[in-house]
Amino acid sequence: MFGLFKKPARRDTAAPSDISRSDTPAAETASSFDSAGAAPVPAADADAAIPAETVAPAPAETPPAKRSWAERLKAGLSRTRQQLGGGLANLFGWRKIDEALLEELEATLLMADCGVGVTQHLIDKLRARWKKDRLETASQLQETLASELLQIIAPLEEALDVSGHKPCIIMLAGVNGSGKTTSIGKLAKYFQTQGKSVLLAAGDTFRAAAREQLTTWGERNNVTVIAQDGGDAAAVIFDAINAARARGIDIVLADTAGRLPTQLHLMEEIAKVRRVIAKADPSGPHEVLLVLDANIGQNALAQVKAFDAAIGVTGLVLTKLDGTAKGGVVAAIARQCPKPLRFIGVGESIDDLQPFRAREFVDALFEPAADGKT
Ligand SMILES: Nc1nc2c(ncn2[C@@H]2O[C@H](COP(=O)(O)OP(=O)(O)O)[C@@H](O)[C@H]2O)c(=O)[nH]1
Ligand SMILES: [Mg+2]
Repeated sequence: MFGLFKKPARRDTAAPSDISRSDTPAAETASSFDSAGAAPVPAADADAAIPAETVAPAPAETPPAKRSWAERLKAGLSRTRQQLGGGLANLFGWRKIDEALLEELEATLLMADCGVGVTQHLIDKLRARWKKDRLETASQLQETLASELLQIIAPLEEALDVSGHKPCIIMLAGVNGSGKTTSIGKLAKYFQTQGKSVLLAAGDTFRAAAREQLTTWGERNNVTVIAQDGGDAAAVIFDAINAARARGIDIVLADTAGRLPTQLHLMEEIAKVRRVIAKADPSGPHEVLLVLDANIGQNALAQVKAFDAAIGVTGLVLTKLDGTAKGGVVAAIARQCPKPLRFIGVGESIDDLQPFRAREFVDALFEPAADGKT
């Protein structure tokens, strides 16, 4: 229908990490948790509360020569850019602005998952600018589109402050496959580069593979993973918090099993995980991150609302922006269910997750990539 969708998408993601086939045995721990599901019973002394663990023997593997984050962000957002910035500049550039062009642009913004409200707002702004400044060609609209988009998404930029608590307990939640475990692996590296010590809690107790996956990320980052053979997610995370406290660790990253908001018993289970964290540390959890796969587009909004109602989401991680042409979902979130967008992921390798910076995001959407391709 639109010329701008005809260009083949460029994929620049690094080779996927093979994280699901670890041979490393998961740690088996004794839990200090009452398996009946009542309040956890802390062990008599701190040492006893430290379960067995896997300490990473192997040094992290070094990724191949890396482009800068800005370059990877641009490469990751190339599909969305083709629709918004690149599409506008390259395909509409010569065209005179008229209502038909605005209509096509409206469709483009909807396809990029900006949502109806944001799209209408942007089109109104563009139309006003066109009339007021007597703009002629579509490419002249690009600057307005970029600055209006920036205004919409800028409020989501709120860095995660982990300095107020030790350990700072960060719990991750989301549907299956959204990128929780991978994001924990990347965050472990990120926080370590900030000079923080990190401990991982293998709170996805539903699948052994999930535990192994986290263990492998622990090895890659050379950090401790608290895991348990089966059992209760809340118990594992409770143990991990005690272990972190006993060792003076700065940050606990707690993984959880994926679940759909419609699976009410599982939503109740994760609400219980949250309550048990608060029993281990009354001030915690200090951050409840909802991990969203950007490919799901507008469905992200429903997930934010449902998880927020169940566990009080304090921040978002938006993954897989590299695989989608739907980066506009950031604007839809900003408009409809604003939560701090703490991190965005644009690939599978360990450095492909970084704090969200609105200006950088918009620049990556509208500036051509270093190789000149859109
Ligand atoms: N392309 C891409 N893949 C990602 C990203 N984040 C995670 N993945 C992949 O998504 C898949 C599911 O991730 P996983 O962390 O296991 O999801 P979980 O079920 O939420 O724990 C894995 O193959 C990851 O490598 C990202 O930002 N970009
Ligand atoms: Mg997982």
